[in-house]
Amino acid sequence: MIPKSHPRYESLMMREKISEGVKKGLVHETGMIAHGRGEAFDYLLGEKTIPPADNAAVAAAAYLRKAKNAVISVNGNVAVLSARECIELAEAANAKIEVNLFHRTEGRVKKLVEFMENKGGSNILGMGADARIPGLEHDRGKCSAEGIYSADVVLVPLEDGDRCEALKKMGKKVITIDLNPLSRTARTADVTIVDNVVRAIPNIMDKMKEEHDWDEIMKNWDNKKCLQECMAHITRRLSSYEF
Ligand code: PTJ
Repeated sequence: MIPKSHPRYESLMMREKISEGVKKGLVHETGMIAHGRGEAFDYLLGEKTIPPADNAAVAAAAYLRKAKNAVISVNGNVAVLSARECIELAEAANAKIEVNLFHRTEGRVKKLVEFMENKGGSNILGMGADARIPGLEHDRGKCSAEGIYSADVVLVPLEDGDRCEALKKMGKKVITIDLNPLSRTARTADVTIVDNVVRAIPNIMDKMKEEHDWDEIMKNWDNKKCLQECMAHITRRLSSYEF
C-alpha cells in the first residue's frame, strides 16, 4: 500500500498499475521499459502539461472533432493507465476504440478487449483482425477493417515510429501522445502531444468542449514548431535548475 501522503504518490501508483498489468498479462513486459523511459522525460518536463503540449491538445481536439471516422488505438500501457479516460474521449469524439498491439497475441488482445469492456467500453474492436496495415510485417500489422484500417484520424498514444509512419503512408492523420519529443513517432505524427497519457487524454476532452475555430487551428498547425518549443522548454528548465 502506497500512502496518499507520499510525495511521489501519483508516479508510484502509475508504476503499480503497470506492474499489476504485467502480472495480469495486459501489459507486455517491455511496457515497463517504455514506462521508465516515459517517466524520465516526464521528470524533465516537470511532471505537468507544458504550454506547447497544451496547444497540441487543442490541435488534437480539432482533428478529432472534424474526423469522419476517428479511432483511438489502445495498447497494454494505455489501457491500464487511462482506460476510463479513453472511453470518455471516444464517447465525446464519437470515435471507435481498437485494441491494437505492437507485441500482438490473440490472447492479450482478448484480455484487453475484456478489460476495456469491464471499464465501461462498448463495441471495442481488435479481436479477429480482418485487415492489414500495408508495409508492416508480422502480427503487428493486423488491424480491424471497420477500425484503424478505414479511419481518417487515428489517435495512437505510446506508439512505435514504424507503425506511425505506415499509418501516415495510408493517408491518415495521426495524433500521438509521447513524453519523448525526440522519438520517431513524435517526429512523424501530424500532432504530437508531449505529455503523459494520464494528463493528455483528459486535456483533449477539455479542449473539445471549448469554442475554437477548428478549421483555422488545423490549417495553421505546425508540429515541428511545437516539438522545437517542447525541446526549448526542457532546455530552459534544465539550464535554470536550482539545486
Ligand atoms: O502493448 P503493446 O504490445 O502494444 O506494447 C506497447 C509498448 C509501449 C511496449 C510499445 O508500443 C513500445 O515498445 O513502445 P516504445 O517504442 O517504447 O515507445 C513508447 C514511447 O512512449 C516512449 O517514447 C516513451 O517515452 C513514451 N511513454 C511511456 N510512457 C508514457 C509515454 N508517453 C506518454 N505517457 C506515458 N505514460
